Amino acid sequence: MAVVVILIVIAVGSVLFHLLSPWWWTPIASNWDYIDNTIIITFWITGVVFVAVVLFIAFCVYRFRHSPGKRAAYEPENRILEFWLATVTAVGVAAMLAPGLFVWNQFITVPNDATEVEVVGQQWLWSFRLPGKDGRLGTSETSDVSSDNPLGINKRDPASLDDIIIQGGELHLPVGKPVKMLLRSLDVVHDFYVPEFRAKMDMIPGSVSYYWFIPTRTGTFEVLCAELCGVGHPQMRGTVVVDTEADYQTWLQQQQTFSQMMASAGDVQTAK
Ligand SMILES: [Cu+2]
Repeated sequence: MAVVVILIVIAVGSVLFHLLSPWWWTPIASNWDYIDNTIIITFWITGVVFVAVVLFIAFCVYRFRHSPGKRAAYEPENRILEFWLATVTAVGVAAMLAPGLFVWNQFITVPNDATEVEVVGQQWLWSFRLPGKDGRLGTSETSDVSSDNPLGINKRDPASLDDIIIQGGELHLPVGKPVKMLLRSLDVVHDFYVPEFRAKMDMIPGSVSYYWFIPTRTGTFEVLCAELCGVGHPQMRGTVVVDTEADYQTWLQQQQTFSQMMASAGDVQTAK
């Protein structure tokens, strides 16, 4: 009987923990509430199955407990039971997977008016690049990475020169405007993750991954690395500030361009 009580406590306790737990999502700050809905559907399906299975085990432990003279019946096949088990499982798994496919399709279908923002991860620092007045990001090459060009931006590409470089500082974004996040890594696999945006993706050295989102409220949000990337991984934090358009433009005017960065690096070398 103790086992039956423990199983019931596990089932009821798990449900109460989820309903009463203070550890829940941070308030959303992007357009991706579809992702929250997908997770809630998964919670409901897995929660109902978990409670049903645990309570069924508790019922069986009680109902078929040992008593003198009682023998189990051998029943190797039950086609009706197997049919229903397979059907219900298939429907449940499809219901969990299908919403994810729709979300994924939206997640990588970038609106035409999205502004490109590049995020560069390296052990253990976040850097950012925004297009300059030409509205385009210049190309980058791993072979161009050097101490005075740490992001490996292509100096021979005219579109690079007015790019805004933010090395290790805060990224600002205007509220209500779609942004395409281009994700690059200089060393190992990192993962750019702002929990309030409900969006994250691995950054693979040698390739550029991407997703898009719309920041839906102003505020300051913490960037985390969601991929174990070495001993400094827990300290790999950054900041994204979502501004009103006016505040964003004020901030943007104060940032240095790639050509200014190269010029100041040249000054330092000349001084040496
Ligand atoms: Cu990392």
